[in-house]
Amino acid sequence: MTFKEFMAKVEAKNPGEPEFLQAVKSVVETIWDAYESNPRFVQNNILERLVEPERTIIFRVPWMDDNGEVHVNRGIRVQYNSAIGPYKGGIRFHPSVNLSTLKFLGFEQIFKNSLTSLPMGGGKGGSDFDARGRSDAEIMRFCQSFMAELYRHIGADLDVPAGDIGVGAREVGYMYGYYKKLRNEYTGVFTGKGRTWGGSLIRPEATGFGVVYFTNEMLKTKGTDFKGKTVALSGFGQVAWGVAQKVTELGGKVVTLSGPDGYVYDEEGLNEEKIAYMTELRASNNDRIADYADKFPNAKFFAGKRPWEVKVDIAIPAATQNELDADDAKALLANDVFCVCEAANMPCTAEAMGILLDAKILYAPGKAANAGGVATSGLEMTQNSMRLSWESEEVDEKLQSIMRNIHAACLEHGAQDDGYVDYFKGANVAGFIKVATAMCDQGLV
Ligand code: 2IT
Repeated sequence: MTFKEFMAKVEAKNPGEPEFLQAVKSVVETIWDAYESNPRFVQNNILERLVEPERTIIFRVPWMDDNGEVHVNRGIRVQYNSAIGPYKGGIRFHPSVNLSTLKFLGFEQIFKNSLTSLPMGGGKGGSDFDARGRSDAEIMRFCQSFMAELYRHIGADLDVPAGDIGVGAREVGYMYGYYKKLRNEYTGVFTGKGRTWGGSLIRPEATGFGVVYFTNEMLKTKGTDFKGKTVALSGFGQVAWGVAQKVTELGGKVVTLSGPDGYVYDEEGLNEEKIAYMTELRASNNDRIADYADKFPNAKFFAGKRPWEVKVDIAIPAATQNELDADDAKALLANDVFCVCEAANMPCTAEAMGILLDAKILYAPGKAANAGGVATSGLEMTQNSMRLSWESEEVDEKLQSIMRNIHAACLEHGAQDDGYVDYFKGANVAGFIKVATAMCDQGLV
């Protein structure tokens, strides 16, 4: 089978799923040689098996709002691949959630989790629930209804969800509490838990910190670091918050944040007070970054625009998928941005990614750079199993070491003849080989 024939088959089988097909195409393109050159992988038809989720659960989530009105959302959990460990991956609550989004995220998660070197398979779940303007009581009722079905499909050794967009410590708490009540057991079935009830220190910061540790490794290959560098950052959620903290600590200057309403440019750069305000913004449930410019009048708000037009050294997209397109990539290059590190999952469109790779600047995909989040979830699972809790220094040290190892794996599998490192290819090949080998070892299941 050729790559083209393979893709035609996947497209015919998964119509109307553009994000999923985008993720599959870009990954399989880069691992095709590693696949074809291994007779065992081909003999076991690993690629066709890999793109088909082991199991997908789709369910109704009915809930009542504060006025007594009944609403119905759709809940989904994609249990994608369990070759190297229990299914592991976040839960996303956002109106854009559908089967295509969750399949792309679950597919990416297989490779990401493999890269962490911890025993975690790939999964993802969520709902098209819109939390904007909802009260705390409404959010609790929704989480409980969601869990009233999902609880029978997950477990500490089976499938361990966590947060993602729209799901933070509050939502994890409501879902975990309900799971515990229904199952009558206290196990590490969720990660991202509150620190007094089984959560790991550093987990909230881990995705963002990991992105910055990874970027730092990339910068080192060019003999430089964050000191004095300006950074365009998008989003203002938990991931962007962690990135902002660590970049600032390392002497860089974060000058932008963004939301669905536009972006803010703060020439002075973020500081402790402004970073703390990001948490307040997130808790407000209204998804507006314009509020930042009201609070800090030196910042300028640009309605309906994205931060990739600002002249900076480094760009870190940390909002959502396909938030950086071909025109944005060209704008970044025109401004001499020399490093783009993905903190979100698949924030660059396929076209944008091609442009950045062709320009041979430092470019890293989310599945490598943002793997520190799920890696620290893996560390939370370990602590839960041992029934103890590590100090933050210990977790942070392990996180740094994991990010260095992922970077090394990307170099090993992504170095080109001319010396350029294709981190996208490196991450895909490194993540793939381990999972594919495990699948071969375990027979036709
Ligand atoms: O995209 C991701 O890696 C996450 N949302 C975190 C998943 C996890 O299980 O911690």
